[in-house]
Amino acid sequence: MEFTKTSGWLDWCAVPSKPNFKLPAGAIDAHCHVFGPGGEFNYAPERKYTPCDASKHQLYALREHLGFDRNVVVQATCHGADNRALLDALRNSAGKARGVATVRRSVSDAELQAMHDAGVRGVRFNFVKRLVDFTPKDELLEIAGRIAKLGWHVVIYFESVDLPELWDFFTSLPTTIVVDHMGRPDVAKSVDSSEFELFLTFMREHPNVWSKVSCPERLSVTGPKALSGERNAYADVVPFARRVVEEFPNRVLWGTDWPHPNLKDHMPDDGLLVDFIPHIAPTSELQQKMLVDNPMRLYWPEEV
Ligand code: 0GY
Repeated sequence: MEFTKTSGWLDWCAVPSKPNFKLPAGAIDAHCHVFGPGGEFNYAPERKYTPCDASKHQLYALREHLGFDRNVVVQATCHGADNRALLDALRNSAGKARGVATVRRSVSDAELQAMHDAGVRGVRFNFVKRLVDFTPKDELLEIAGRIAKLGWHVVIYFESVDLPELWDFFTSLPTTIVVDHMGRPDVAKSVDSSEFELFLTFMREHPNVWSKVSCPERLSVTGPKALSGERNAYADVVPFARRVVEEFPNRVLWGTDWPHPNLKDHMPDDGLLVDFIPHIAPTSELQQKMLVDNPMRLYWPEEV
């Protein structure tokens, strides 16, 4: 079937630079997506955007180019709860990709088991209103209870202003919880603002909560321009991500977010994004935890 991209949609960067930062051996890109290809895996009728295609082959080529060893592929909302493209990517990864799916209450135990066998280790609950329609909390709790039995975790995506309202629901979840992109802080505010402090408190009080310190390109106000000729793009996001990494070194993950859905101003150079890492995780010990040890514990525990 033919699809027309959402107007103004930016395609992913076809020629990313080589990062200066050398990733540690076994590094995992723990947040990325595949889109279609739409001709093979239709985009969901209920989607809020239509992306450009971004295939598993292109994702795995980027992994080699940047120097990652493995991927965690996260179901994107343009595929709804149709996980075929995700499962196809996992099954064709030679064991180098695991995944996070989106499911509805109607999913059968046999379908969950088939997803587990393909490499799914989590489900994503999305609360970003521009991306999804509302799902009742009792449905999400029911799903969380079922996937907990498989040893999976829940990935949550929300805007920072919505954390107070969602707090009780999040803290009632029975699994490990992984927050996408630090709960999307407003980086125009101070890193000491009450809003970001609430997020840190959320992590402090709940040892089952982890965070992806990803997506500077999505959170940044100053944008990709480098200061003083260095490869230090998205500098305004650094204090936020660094604070999370330094306080919770055993509960942070990092990912490229390739192919970067819904960016309207600029498309990041993925090589430059990798060069963001040493600014937020300045020691080799922190880098090893964030890029290798933590994602291995969550997604490949049998190898740890
Ligand atoms: C991200 C961010 C976004 C989109 C999605 O599944 C999605 O459509 O996650 C966004 O638009 O902020 O993590 O990819």
